[in-house]
Amino acid sequence: MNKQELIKEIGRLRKEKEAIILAHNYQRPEVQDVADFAGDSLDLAKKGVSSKAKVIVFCGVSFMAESANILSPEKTVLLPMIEAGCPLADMVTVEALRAKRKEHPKAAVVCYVNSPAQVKAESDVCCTSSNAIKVVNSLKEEEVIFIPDRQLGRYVAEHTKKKIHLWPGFCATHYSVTPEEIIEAKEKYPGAEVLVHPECRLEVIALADAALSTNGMIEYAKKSKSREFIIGTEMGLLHRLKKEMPDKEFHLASKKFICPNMKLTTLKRVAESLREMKHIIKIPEDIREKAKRSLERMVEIS
Ligand code: CIZ
Repeated sequence: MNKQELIKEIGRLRKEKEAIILAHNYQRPEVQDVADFAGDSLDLAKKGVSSKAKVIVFCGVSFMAESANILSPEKTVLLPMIEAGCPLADMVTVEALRAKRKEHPKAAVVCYVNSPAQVKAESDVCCTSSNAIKVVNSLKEEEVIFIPDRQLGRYVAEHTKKKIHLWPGFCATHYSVTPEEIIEAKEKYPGAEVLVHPECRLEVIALADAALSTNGMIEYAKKSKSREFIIGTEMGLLHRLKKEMPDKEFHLASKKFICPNMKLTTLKRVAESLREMKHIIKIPEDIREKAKRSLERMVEIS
């Protein structure tokens, strides 16, 4: 099937199965375009909750589809590519977290949404990159174990008086980009504002005008008077930025900003997922309930 035929087939199957298609901001442009909504992981999970659809096709990586199931257990959640995992999320396990809690018994555990459902269930509260500082500062505990992203944890530590116990996790895509590459991009586009993701190294964040989540970058660019931006996050976001702001210019800060897992989902796989109803993501009920509490607590705070 060619691209047009696949788009038609997805449209037909979407109706037949009463499905909603959600695409993360890091997905391929054609996958974002065929989706009902593009957004960040939490935003999309909430779109799933408010939708009347029976099936959610989550074009993203596994922890995102898990969050959709955590918040919408009555719907069938499909992840088109079961191989689409998140190496950062896999850098924390329940066993390792329990051991860390024993080391720091007075600390609250704040868990970035990029984490497995079992780990969310073991945590006190979740956070996203846009609300991490607010969540940490709202806690009554003076000590926090921040999992699993060390860079985001370091960024939070710079904006709180609380003692942050860091975890040795990292996003290989964001971590690979160096301050030298940002300096080079700034030299190439001297009039541009620099927006980077807080999963980047602190030395990279120090060179930026703002550190923001993907949805945060979209909002910022819309409000800003600047016409040109250097973007320091996965390249998929540029599609949305250019589509929603055709009068502004966006440059990727480094060619290294590409996540191989996010690029696994193709139109062919989306069609296949709907046709064959695969791969169903379902979290065991006891874990789902506990993970939901950590996510709900975050929503209450933020
Ligand atoms: O939470 C998300 O969706 C991720 C992975 C990044 C972001 O900033 O939106």
